[in-house]
Amino acid sequence: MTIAHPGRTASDGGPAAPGARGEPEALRELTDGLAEFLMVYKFGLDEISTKLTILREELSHRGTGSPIEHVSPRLKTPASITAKARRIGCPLVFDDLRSRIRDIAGIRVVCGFISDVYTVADMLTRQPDVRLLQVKDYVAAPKPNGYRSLHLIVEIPVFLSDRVAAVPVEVQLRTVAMDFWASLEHKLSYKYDDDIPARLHDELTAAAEDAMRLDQRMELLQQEIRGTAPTTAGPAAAVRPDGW
Ligand code: 0O2
Repeated sequence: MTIAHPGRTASDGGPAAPGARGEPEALRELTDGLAEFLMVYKFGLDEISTKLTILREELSHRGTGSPIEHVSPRLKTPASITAKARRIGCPLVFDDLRSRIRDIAGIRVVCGFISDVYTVADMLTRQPDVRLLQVKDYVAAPKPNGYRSLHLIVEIPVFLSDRVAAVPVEVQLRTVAMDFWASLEHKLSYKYDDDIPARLHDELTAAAEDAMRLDQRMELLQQEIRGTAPTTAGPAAAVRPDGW
């Protein structure tokens, strides 16, 4: 991977020419730079993971059941960062990658019910050290292929020895049914190199609609169990916080 050292700009022309300081030294600088670059994202991910673990454990402890089924953090690999940078025309320079790619740290939060997705998003983004940068609500407005999830980009401060880094983290919140669908779709997209045959594509879209209906039925059952009145607008509309 040919990512320039932190602090250097595109006009520097990237890594030093081999031979100037010796190839091993230049390579070591590059590797150290990359490790340092990714480390800060790992810390951001740790901070958000801890917040979600606290919410999960505290809500379980209350005896009402936790809205969070499971959480899976992931750091983009250097290969995946490079591929995305090429796709969006971003120079392979740390400063540019930092400002233009905001899902280097990502965390998926799988919840039981549609309302839980919004409850957890609200609990997380209301915390004073969490800054909400972006919301993409694919639950309210699914992608044409049927993909549904609530995507947030949040920024969290990470306290390092000599500075505070504001680290963006992508949080993807979805129900078990949405997750089930997305993981199969991801496998098929990978297998067919993003060119899923039309019949399978149609089947997947129909399956996404089934998953949505299942989520809505489960939401209504859950509301009945909890004794909260269902609304005629449908569960998804009933659970979205104002302004989203
Ligand atoms: P990975 O390996 O999960 O990181 P942007 O990130 O804003 O530049 P985009 O596509 O507008 O690009 O972002 P969006 O829509 O917020 O989606 C980003 C992530 O959501 C993807 O990350 C996937 O994880 C997931 N996602 C989005 N659409 C789909 C979909 O149709 N199917 C599935 N299975 N997942 C989806 P990456 O970087 O593609 O992959």
